[in-house]
Amino acid sequence: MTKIKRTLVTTALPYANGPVHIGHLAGVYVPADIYVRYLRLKGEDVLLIGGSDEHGVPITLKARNEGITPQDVVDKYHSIIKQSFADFGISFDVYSRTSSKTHYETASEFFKSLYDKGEFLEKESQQYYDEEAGQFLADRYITGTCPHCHKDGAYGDQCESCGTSLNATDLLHPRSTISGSTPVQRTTKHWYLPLDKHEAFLRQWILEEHKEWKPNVYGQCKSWIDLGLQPRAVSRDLDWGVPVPVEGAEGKVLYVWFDAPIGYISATRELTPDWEKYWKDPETRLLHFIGKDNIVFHCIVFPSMLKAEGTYNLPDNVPANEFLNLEGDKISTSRNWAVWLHEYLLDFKDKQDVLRYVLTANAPETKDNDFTWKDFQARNNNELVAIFGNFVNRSVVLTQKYYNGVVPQPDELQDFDRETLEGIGVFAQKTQEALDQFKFREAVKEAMNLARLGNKYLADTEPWKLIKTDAARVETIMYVALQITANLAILMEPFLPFAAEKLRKMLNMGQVDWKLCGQKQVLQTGHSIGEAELLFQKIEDSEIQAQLDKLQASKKANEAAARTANPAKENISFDEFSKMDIRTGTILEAEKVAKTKKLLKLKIDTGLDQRTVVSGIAEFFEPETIVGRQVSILVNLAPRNIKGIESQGMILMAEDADGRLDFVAPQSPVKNGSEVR
Ligand code: B3M
Ligand code: ZN
Repeated sequence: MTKIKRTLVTTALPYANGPVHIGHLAGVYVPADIYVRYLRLKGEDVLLIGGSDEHGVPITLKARNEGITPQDVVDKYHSIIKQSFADFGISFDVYSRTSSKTHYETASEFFKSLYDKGEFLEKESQQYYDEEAGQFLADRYITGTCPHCHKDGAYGDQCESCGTSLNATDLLHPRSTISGSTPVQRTTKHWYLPLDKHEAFLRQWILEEHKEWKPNVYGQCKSWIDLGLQPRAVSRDLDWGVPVPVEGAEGKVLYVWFDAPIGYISATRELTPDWEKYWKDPETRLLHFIGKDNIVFHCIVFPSMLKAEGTYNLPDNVPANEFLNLEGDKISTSRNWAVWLHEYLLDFKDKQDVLRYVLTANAPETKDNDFTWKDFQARNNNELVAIFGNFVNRSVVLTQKYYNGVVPQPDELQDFDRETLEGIGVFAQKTQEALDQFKFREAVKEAMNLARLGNKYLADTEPWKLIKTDAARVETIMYVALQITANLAILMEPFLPFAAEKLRKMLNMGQVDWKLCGQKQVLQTGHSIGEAELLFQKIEDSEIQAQLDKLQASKKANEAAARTANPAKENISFDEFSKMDIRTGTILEAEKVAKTKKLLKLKIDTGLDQRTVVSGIAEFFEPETIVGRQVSILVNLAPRNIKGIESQGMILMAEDADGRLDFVAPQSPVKNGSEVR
């Protein structure tokens, strides 16, 4: 077994086509940062690698939609993302980007080395080509009718309505999203990584040699391998990306998922001339921190590339997290259903640690998990403020008050003191063991248990009462409390770097070392500490309500957008339309339907008869204001029982972008029963 001398930690490169949100932090960046801070505290040689993923069709689509270049898009979001990570203390040794010169060189060289070794298959295939725009069309540039659900607006790779994954050639009535014209099929050549050729290696390397990987990761790899691996395209007909460095490949670029992982290597090259020590020396351990949607690329595709190239290490572990949901719904950039990091800091200034803490305590480590603002508030108020902050504040304030900030000489230790001091080592050890297994939820819980131990110790011994009668006893108590406090300043550093730094300053601790962690004596008698400063503040209900209101507004905007953005329904024939019998009518009576917010019971004179109709318009119209109004009514709709009332027909209403309803009715009074057609 090779002795590991250093660790290289990579983090998924976020696409530079939007800001980052709490799902990114929870899934990838906070766990990676915790782990790297922990290794640094232990004095280990470790690098944390990050960067922006700046290629791929979504970026070119966004550029096209905004009338700017892909470079403009990635320049904007690369800096926003980089700033957000810095603001949250994600302590990258380098945060690079895949539009960098070094990356283009590194990715080209990598492709060329595989190409020259004959590692790729070359295949011609039929691809849609837009003759007006003069370019081949990637899947997302082709839209049409889904052959399964017959809804329009399906893309070349997937139908958004029924979710079916498609091949572009499956689409009915395909159209180019660039020029709107009907694309033609043209022959194009691409290079493929024959994953099937690497199946035996992957089966051995993962399924036999890495049974220790997290079950969610190991399981996904196993099902991919068992399903049978197919050759995977590593090039695309696009004008944005790393050009394919082969004769006759004009207009072709490396597929984004081929070049992006190589971005880890290029970033390391930018960081240190020793980069090969971190990528090729067997005494280096390689870890990839990613979200579950990237497992196949980091456990199957990239390792096959590295293996084929032949000089690189393979990842030792890929501790991928599952997804974080928000208030019970999937986080979504397009639906603005997210807590954006840059916005969080505007609303919760200097509260990065609170979010780091909550996202760690609630991390989706083995299954998807839900972030709620109520839980965020509860963990801040009941744990960070009431336990950790309260204990530390008491320790420092009482030391200042009784001893002018000087660590006292303990008197005779009692059993309770000895047990409590023993507890320091217990929780430090448990925290370390959890960290070593990438179990960050468990690790932060054990670290917080040390704060609980301290809080309970002071609450049980009540030095503020004893000080009048047994000063010697209080010296012991405060001495013990300060050792716990100092341990927290070390133990919490990986999780809550901002609070830990503040605490170390309060205690005049200078640089810390993990070796001190768990020790019964970290602060010597006679050491002077500083003034108390609150580490955490209570979060009020109003602050939480403001966040919930923000999400509610997003929801409403999405609903409105969905209404307006709804593409026209499938065409119908005139015969189909003429089956509907729509008449003008007049509302004779109107009343609210009991126990409902939206329903009115109407009596309508249809010119043919008088009938009851239940209509969902109560939020927009008071019953007494609509009696006498003319309406259009679909009279041959099969009767339906709504809340116990038989509704015979449907009033036609127009619903605008904001969801407001109004009647569809003749401009001036016409005879009831007049046919609408
Ligand atoms: N750009 C981000 C994602 O799938 C993708 C990761 C690349 S890591 C090399 O969310
Ligand atoms: Zn469909």
